[in-house]
Amino acid sequence: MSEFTLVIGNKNYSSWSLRGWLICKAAGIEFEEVLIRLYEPDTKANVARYSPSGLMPVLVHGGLSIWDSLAIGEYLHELRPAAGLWPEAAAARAIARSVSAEMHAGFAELRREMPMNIRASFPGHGHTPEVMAQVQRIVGMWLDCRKRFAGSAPRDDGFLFGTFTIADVMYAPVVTRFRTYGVKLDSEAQRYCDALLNHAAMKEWCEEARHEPWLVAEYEFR
Ligand SMILES: N[C@@H](CCC(=O)N[C@@H](CS)C(=O)NCC(=O)O)C(=O)O
Repeated sequence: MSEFTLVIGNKNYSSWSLRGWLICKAAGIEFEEVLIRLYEPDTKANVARYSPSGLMPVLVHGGLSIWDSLAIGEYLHELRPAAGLWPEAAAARAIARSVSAEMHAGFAELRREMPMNIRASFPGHGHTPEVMAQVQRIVGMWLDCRKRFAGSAPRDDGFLFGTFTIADVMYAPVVTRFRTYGVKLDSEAQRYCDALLNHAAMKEWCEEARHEPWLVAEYEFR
């Protein structure tokens, strides 16, 4: 039995679960997965067994339940400092936390109009002026991070701060949304999306999402 348990929702639809799961993978911990299907009559009762907020992901470690993706990231960063979950340099780390917090607390229109649906393709759906303004802000932030920090990082693997960090994890669901909803990007931003989509753990999650049999009708825009 693993020391850690991660409680998540459907892999195809649960964007916050994807974040929690990628953080656990990046931290290099062994963990057991408990998947609770979203939008079922017993979802709330099942989640309540693990999560005081009623939301997933939840990381259970010993007697502790950590019920928020960023809090899971901070906890594992403290437990596994060598995993590099945040950039090493203080300035890079401060900006990585800023871009992560901006995602965690913002971009409501994008999240509402373009819900994560990894296996689907709905090009053009949700391209409202408000959403496209948020896309511009996100892409601007990505390019700024790459320009200021990736080159001076100990290694540049194509991610925002060179190596894969929590900041990339925060934008991983956004990258799948851009693919699902056919958001056109310039070549540099597309290269960043490709780096994320080709990350081994990301590929593993997306593959499993594609094979899930469950459909949530309100996120299938046909
Ligand atoms: N801020 C939270 C957001 C978590 C969240 O909204 N989770 C959704 C799934 S993506 C959820 O658990 N929904 C369950 C429900 O609404 O019953 C985090 O970062 O973990």
